[in-house]
Amino acid sequence: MKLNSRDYESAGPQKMTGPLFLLLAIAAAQSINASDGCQEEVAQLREKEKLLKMELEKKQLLIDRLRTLNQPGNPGKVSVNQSQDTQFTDCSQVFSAGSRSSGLYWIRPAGSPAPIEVFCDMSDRGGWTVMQRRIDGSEAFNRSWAEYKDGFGNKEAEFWLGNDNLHRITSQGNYSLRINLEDFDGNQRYAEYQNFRVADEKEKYRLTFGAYVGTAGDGFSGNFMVGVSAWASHQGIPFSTHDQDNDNYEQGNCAQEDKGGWWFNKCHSAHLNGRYYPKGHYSAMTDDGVIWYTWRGWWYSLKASVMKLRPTDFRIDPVDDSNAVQHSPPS
Ligand SMILES: [Ca+2]
Repeated sequence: MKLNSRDYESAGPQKMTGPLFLLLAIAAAQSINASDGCQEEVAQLREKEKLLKMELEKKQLLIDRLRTLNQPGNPGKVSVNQSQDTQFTDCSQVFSAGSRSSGLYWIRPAGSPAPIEVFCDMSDRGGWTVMQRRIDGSEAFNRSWAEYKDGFGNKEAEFWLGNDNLHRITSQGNYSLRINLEDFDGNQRYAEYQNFRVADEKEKYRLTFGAYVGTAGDGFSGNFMVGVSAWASHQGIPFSTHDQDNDNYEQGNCAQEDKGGWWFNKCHSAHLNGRYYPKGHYSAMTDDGVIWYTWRGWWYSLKASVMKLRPTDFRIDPVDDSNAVQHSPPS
């Protein structure tokens, strides 16, 4: 809590200004020689301060080190330097150029007015451009149209890459979307869609996707039950936020009720930008959690979600697959 001068004055018994009151108090304390206890306390506090400063310095060093490590092949060089001459249009090209560590890289998708910094995920055979991540609820996802358009959050933690970026990346060719999900018991599932595409802003960032493979169920198609896809499917559906209602729910606004921007129909069978619940099972007025219906239903909010993109025809030379080499059992 911060005390301002008004609080300070009203807290005292008399109307005495702050500094004057302090000076008098110090003088009084000195004159009656009652400062021994105070001095001891001050010494202890100084010692504590010293320890905290050391702790802070250690943390800062660690942060600096992690930042350096996240510039693979470029240690000590700030990432801005890479941005000026990047030829990569997505993380699959970063991977193909030899970078094998997950982290922040600069890319410039076709049509992009400037290079953008993205998190490249080099797991799952590498080359993924991450477009969304939920891991701990540290970032608010109940955001405006403008925020979803440009993107928000921390790319090394929770974030949304931005609908304009999604449009530009997925317009470069056929992209696969891979969704990795985790519940609070540590179970992991995935869903993968070919031909994932996000239209431009004029088309309200309409979503289209192709064939599904995976273990989490086809949450996007809304075909988990006969007759529900009319309201549950996300195919061909425009994006909505609390301040821009493009959904098929005539009586209300799905984004407002379900607390996040998404491709809402009436309203959803998957909503990975929902409200973060720290325990999984939840009860609420509406199904506003982080949801993948075909795995854990509407009333279980997932612990983690990662959505990432890679060209569908991406192939890696097996000789070049450092992950495969690392994971092969010892002979
Ligand atoms: Ca509506």
